Amino acid sequence: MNIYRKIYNEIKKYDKIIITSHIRADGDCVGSAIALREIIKESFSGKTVKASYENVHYLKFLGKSDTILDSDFEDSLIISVDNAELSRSNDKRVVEKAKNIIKIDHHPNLNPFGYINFVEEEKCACSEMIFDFFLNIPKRKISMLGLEAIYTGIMTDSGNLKYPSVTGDTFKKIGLLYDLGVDGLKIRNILDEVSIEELRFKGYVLENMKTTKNGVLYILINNSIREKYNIEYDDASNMVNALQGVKDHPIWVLINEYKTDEIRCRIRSLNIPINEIAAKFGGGGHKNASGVVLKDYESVDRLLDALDNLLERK
Ligand SMILES: [Mn+2]
Repeated sequence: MNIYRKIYNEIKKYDKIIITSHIRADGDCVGSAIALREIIKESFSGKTVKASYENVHYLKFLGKSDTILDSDFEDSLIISVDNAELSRSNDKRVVEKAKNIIKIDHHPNLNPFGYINFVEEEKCACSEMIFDFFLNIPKRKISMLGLEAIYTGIMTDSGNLKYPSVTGDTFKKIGLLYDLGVDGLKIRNILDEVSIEELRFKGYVLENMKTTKNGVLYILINNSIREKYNIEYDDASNMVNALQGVKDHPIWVLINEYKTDEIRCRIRSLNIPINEIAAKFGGGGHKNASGVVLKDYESVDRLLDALDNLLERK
């Protein structure tokens, strides 16, 4: 039996289904959760299905998370989407409910916590896997909201179809979403919109970024800067992309002080793997996109030195 049929049969067995995602929500985990809810709602009759995720302002157009009551968990099937580690679930109650969990994810499967684990690391987005599920089940139906959620997940997790994980098949799926009526331009315009505060903050980042001897670009952000520019913590972190694509600067880092002893660094690179350095500093991630959390600025200096050495050897 193929995996789609297996999951389909499990959903059929339960009256109540709860879909959960990961903490610090992004477009893919929210998109996957909503899309799967819409598929189950439309294609299966008589199910109570709820999607749970953290509400983030730039995804407001997809609607707010459903409210999950304690009683909803009784005799329910939990489907976790886009989440590699059970401890990173957006709803901590699922940790006790682990026996009824199906895992659908595209991160390295170091913690196969589901009784069914559907994991495809090569997929650029979990939303792409949800779309595959939809395309492979009988009597399938989905709302326009579900299709828009899939589009949002794929676009946000692939850097607008620019990351190496994007394949011809990803483009075909985007084409199919258009054929099914998704207005991609409308959604991209919403996703690309910035506030005037974000634009001013971007100005700060570009004005104040520094470079190491061999060309690691970096910017330091702390609470007083975020307050001055009236910018949320996560929006500040996302500004790492502002340092991308600079000639002779293939590694760039955004250092965002969360607390004085919790300094979160986002490291990005072009063609130079940085995840081993990230791992040495207790972090991790993908080859060209990793993160570490450091305790003090001496460690930040050591991190920048280590990254700088990568460029020296080239
Ligand atoms: Mn994802």
